Amino acid sequence: MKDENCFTTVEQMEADSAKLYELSKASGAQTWEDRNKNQTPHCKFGEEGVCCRICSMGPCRITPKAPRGICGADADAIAGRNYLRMVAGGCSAHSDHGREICHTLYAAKADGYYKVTDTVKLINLAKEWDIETEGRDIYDIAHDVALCGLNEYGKPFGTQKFLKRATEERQKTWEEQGISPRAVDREITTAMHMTHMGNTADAEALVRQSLRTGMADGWGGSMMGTEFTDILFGTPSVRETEGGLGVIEEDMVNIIVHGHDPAMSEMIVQASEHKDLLDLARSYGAKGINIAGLCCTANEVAMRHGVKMAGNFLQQENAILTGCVELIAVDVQCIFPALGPLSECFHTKFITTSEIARIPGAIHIKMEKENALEQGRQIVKMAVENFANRDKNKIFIPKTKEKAVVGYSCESILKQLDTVTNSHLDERNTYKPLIDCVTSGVLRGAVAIVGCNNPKVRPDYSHIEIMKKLIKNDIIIVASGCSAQAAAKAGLLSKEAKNLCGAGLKRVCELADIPPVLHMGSCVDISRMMLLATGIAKDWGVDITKVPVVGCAPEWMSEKAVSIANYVVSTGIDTYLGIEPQVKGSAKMMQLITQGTREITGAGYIINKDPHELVQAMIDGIEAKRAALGI
Ligand code: BF8
Ligand code: SF4
Repeated sequence: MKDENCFTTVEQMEADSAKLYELSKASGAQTWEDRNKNQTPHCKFGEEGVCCRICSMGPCRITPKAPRGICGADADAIAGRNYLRMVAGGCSAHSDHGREICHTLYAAKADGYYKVTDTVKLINLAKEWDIETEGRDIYDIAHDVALCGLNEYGKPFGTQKFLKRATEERQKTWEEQGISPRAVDREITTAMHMTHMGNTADAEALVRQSLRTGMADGWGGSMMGTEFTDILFGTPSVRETEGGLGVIEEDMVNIIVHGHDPAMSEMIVQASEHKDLLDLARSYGAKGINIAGLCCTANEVAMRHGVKMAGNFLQQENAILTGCVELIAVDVQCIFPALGPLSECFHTKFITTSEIARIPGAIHIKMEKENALEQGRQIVKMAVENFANRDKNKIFIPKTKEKAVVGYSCESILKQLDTVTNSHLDERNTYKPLIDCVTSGVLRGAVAIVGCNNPKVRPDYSHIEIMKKLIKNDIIIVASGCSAQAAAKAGLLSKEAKNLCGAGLKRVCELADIPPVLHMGSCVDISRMMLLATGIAKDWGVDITKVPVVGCAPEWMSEKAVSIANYVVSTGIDTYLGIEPQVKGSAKMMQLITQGTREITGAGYIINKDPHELVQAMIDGIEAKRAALGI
């Protein structure tokens, strides 16, 4: 039996990184550690959100002596505008990704490289959107669904179609509070318009638009991203893989896929299985072709193909430092521009594939839908031909890796729950077995842990410490994004992790044959978590705000994370943050995001930089919700 001392610790991961940095100095490599030192301490005005450079009379910075900018904007207006602009940035990134996937579905053909894989999901969505399905060709339906989805980004009237999936209570709250999102582009544009010089200076109005813009992401663009990706590439199902830098193989051609939109990585994965390319790899002396992922692209291909996960955000440079990565291909978001100069210190080829992410030092191969598989083959061939160029003196692959079970879409979770309820037919395809565990106290509740890692705290430490404490306290976890990969690296996605759980959760893991941390996918897949929470609330018959479920982003860094936090709070779920939003220079904004939103949506942020205090606050929060329900 694997006991507590056999799981990979943060200390081991840090020792691996330290060794990689030390060895790579001779190659002239620089990493985020070096640059972080140069950037610390950070500008206090920026950190507190009270620097405004929205017009060229500024920049204006708020101090006790200068409490207003030239136009008269105060700290509340400036911090509020900066905050809303972060949400708009995050919503646009997720939603443009979602839109691109709609275009991919629109381009899908029976004899094309992109095909419909999950026809059931397509038909269900067509019916949900009142699109005719009877007797029609599947691709005609797919194109109509894609068009309808694309229309959600720019339609002149109405609100997001997916809002109807929410509980009656949520829909009513959103409507009454005026935060039901209209077209995705409209909300982003409104956010940019409101924050233009000479517009909204009222912090509460800015926070309300932050909620609405976040909703356009979570219940709009991101949800479409998830649905359309499932239709194209398959709804994730449970499968085994591995996580950690040790998944890079010295005797194989290693290709890293990195970013978010799986349209590129799917083609690379397919091409890597082509016999002629495998033969070519062997002819160069490699045993085969090894694809490994970074960031959310890793999550996408792990969930659908079991592709191994090399690591998360702050590990992207480490992969190259192993000296064994022939090629790193990136699509969009969370890609360090540092990969350009860094890959030049090694034999690694750095390939960009999207017009959204052009980076100096990269070879740019713009992915075209009609040509995608040929381009995937071209990229794989380039990697294979680069195998011989490795410098043997620069090779060091840390051995650290852990087993991981991934692929817990809502559909997989429901299926897994069915395995424990075969005698209760009325409980099939519902969350009732899970709810029974929570009401009886076998499980205390659930936490969705999401988001990035961040040098402002000890990277990965908060994720892992928080998860370990929660599972010890019989709280089940769903994870996504870089948080899920932190869990993978620490072995928390393996079934053996049940040995780290309290007695109740351990029993549930054994009965349902699941790990205590369920990998739900990438960051756009946090929309799956919203549907999971909605499903639980509906099957339970209580408001979502009352269910003992909370969200947590212990090490978040990106604008996308701020957008996510806004839709999670809008959905009625308290959100625990380990990094402070950059609004501290405005007491009013701090009050609004921690308390004020509770009047609007019934939920808010709880912020604490100490992971141990943060996790205790979460446990207390869950217990308080239980007490209020009388369970
Ligand atoms: O979208 S968790 S570092 S990879 S932003 Fe980026 Fe953050 Fe990772 Fe995925 Ni999400
Ligand atoms: Fe300064 Fe106002 Fe211009 Fe901002 S909008 S830079 S506070 S003058």
